[in-house]
Amino acid sequence: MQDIYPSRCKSEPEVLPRQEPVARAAWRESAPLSQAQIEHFDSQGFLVLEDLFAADEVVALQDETRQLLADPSSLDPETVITEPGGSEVRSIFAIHRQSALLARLAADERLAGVASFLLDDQVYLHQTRLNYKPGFNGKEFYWHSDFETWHTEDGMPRMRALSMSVLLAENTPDNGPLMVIPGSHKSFITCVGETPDDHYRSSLKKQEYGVPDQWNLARLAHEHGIVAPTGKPGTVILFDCNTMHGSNGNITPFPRSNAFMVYNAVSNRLERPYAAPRPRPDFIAAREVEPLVMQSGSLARAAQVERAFA
Ligand code: 6CS
Ligand code: FE
Repeated sequence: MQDIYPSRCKSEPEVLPRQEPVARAAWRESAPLSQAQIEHFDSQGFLVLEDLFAADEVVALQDETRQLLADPSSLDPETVITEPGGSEVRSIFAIHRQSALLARLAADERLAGVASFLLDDQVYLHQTRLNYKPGFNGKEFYWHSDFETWHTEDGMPRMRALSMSVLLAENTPDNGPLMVIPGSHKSFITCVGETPDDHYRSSLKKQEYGVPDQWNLARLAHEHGIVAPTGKPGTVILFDCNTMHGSNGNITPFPRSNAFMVYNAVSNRLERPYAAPRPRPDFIAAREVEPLVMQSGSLARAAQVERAFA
């Protein structure tokens, strides 16, 4: 497919227009979102959904993620990413393959059904991760567009993917919440600097390539402002694959943790990387397309059943 978003190939950054819609379906009676929510996502590039889950579901998710963090030895070691220069766990990738409950969360129609509606296609999981931003030592995630990485390093052809961050701890203004630049998803900021071999070995700790230039970041921030959605555990923050986002470090004693699911349209499956020596490993970017079968019902019940048969 022709590369309409060429990045990491020129000596100067460029601002290219987004050449495709954001919300790809119009409101209808059966839509899982209101007209206002669809419009907000389309124009702002993000949306916050509150109270999707019952209290006992949130507790079941917190228990599960606490156990995974407490005993990382049960996890595939290459999926466990530690903080730069430290041993604190920063992320656990491919979490839907290592936890039945988080696989069930990812397939829940309250999440996957919304993604499928907005992307107007069947969806599969491009990437999942648990993000922990430990108290005192949680480091930042510098500004970036996920799509810039998924396009150049994973070969994602079009902007037809979105992320959902399910908050598992209170995200406050102080403990390094996600920051987005509303409206930034409408233009593609190309990055300078060729992708190094095996870039993911460093980028998942601290991203150095695929980082937008300060002039364009400043321009976007001055034009659109910066929003840092906060919320109680169970809050869901959706954002478009090309929305500029980042998060500050966490020097408070209060950890910030979330479950992060990336839904890609089945019609947008990965091809060859557009600007990297070779594809990234499957635990970061799924190359097998397995359309999600929507699940419904209580996550707390699913956790109970899981424990009963474990
Ligand atoms: O490289 C990636 O795919 C991951 N890195 C960041 C900072 N956000 C998107 C994604 O989780
Ligand atoms: Fe990101």
